[in-house]
Amino acid sequence: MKVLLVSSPKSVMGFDRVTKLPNLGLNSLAASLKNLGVTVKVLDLVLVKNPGKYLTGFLASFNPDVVGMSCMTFQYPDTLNLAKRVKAFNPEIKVILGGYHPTVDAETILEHDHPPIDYVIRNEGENTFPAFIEALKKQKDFESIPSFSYVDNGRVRHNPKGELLPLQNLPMPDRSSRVIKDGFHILGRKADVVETSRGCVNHCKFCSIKQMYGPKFRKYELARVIEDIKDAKAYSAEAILFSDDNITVDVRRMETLCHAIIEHQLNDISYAVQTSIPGLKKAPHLPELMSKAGIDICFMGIENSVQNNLNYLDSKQILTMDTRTIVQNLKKHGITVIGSFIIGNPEDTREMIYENFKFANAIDLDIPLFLILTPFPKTEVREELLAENLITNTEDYAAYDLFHANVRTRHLSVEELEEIRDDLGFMIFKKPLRILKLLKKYPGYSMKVLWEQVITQPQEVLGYAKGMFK
Ligand code: B12
Repeated sequence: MKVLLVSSPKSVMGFDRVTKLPNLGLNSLAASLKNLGVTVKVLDLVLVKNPGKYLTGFLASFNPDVVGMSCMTFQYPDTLNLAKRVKAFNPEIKVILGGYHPTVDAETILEHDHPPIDYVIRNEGENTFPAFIEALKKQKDFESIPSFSYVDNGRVRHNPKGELLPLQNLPMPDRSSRVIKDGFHILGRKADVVETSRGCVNHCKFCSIKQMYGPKFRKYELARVIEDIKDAKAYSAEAILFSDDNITVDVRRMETLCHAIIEHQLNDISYAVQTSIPGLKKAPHLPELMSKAGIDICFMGIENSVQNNLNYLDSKQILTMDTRTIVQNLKKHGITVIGSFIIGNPEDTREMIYENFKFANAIDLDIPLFLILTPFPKTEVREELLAENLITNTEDYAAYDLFHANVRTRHLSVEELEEIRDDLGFMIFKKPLRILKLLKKYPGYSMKVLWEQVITQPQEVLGYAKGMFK
């Protein structure tokens, strides 16, 4: 049997100019099929110019029996079109979906989009997917497969959710299964993804993590993490994103991980991490150690500078001026600090949103990101916003990318929210020092992106340049 695993080509906000990353989830699934005697290939379509055409061409050369597709919510409409292409190529090919969006919206997918979608796997797939392939091979029925959704005589069935997986039993991700091995990058450096844990202990009501992993935080043995880093380096990674949602949940462990990277001389490449302020607040010595381990990008979800909004979002952030100290400490050790804020909360006024901008400047973030509150399926925030009739787009998931406004606030319309978003995007460039620092840190790559911008969007670049010096 031949299995093709496909990750979505869709990217938002020019993310693909900043980074293109392999889909670690699919590499982990490929490894879980290893002992079943099936041939499995992983295709990262983010690396190809014309994904649809490329996919059809690859189907003709590989001729798979099963095509598995992974997607986030904003990527779903495009993934659906790719699934239609698979069925147009050969209606016998089984199409199965997994990942964040299928996990939170399996019902709608099979009620509305079957065919081309035949099956959905919810949550983690390393046990469920091999069980599905075995059942398919032996023509056994599917009712005993956990977290599996399918259509049986016209009726959509959702098998009960399976247990969270013991990470120590999971095989290392299979990077050899990648069809395209070159082209992954973070700011121009060859890149890969490694996970050291799964899950998050926080309860932010806008986040989809809970639907995937529940409120549990599970850790891999650090020896395995070191082996995984070595494997990624063997595939020529010069930069690694740790996909952990909050790698500072356990600061002691983070210290041990940094020491292990240094001891194994794996600090000759760079790392990007996602952290939280409460974690870093507990360990003021950590940034120096992180820098020694090669960590040079730190992403933190600050969420909001207005305490009422933080309470509304159930975010555990405690925002005081020592956030500035934490950011300064990271920057002092050469770490680029990206901080994201969520705007478009029900109580948000124009003034409250600009408060976040002032705060982002006051704590001197290298890159502030202003993302619009997005009512992802199955999140508490969706239920609450629906009840208050504050969601303006409930179904067109292509816009669920945190860039477009799918909500209004009690004081601002969708149009006003998007106008403010654009203005903030513009205002970020009003700090020439901020831009010059990034240009200095990533000279080659920044010039390449800038040049591409000048060629493709000269007016926009002119607008930013004028704005910078007004
Ligand atoms: C790494 C990451 C990124 C990276 C790269 C992602 C990429 N490869 O393109 C970067 C930083 C670029 C990124 C950006 C964004 N991200 Co992001 N990201 C993640 C993160 C932290 C890790 C994903 C990962 O590798 N997990 C580890 C692997 C092993 O797990 P997995 O992917 O879930 O796969 C497992 C299961 O889902 C399942 N599975 C997955 N696919 C399939 C397919 C089949 C066929 C089967 C059977 C099973 C299956 O089995 C796998 C193994 O168990 C997740 C949160 C998280 N921890 O998962 C958020 C997350 C996926 N991102 C999210 C979002 C919204 C975004 C942005 C849109 C945000 C923004 N606007 O800034 C952007 C869009 C980027 C773009 N492509 O344009 C949301 C998605 C929510 C949703 N409902 O869609 C998440 C869940 C974060 C959150 N807190 O809500 N992201």
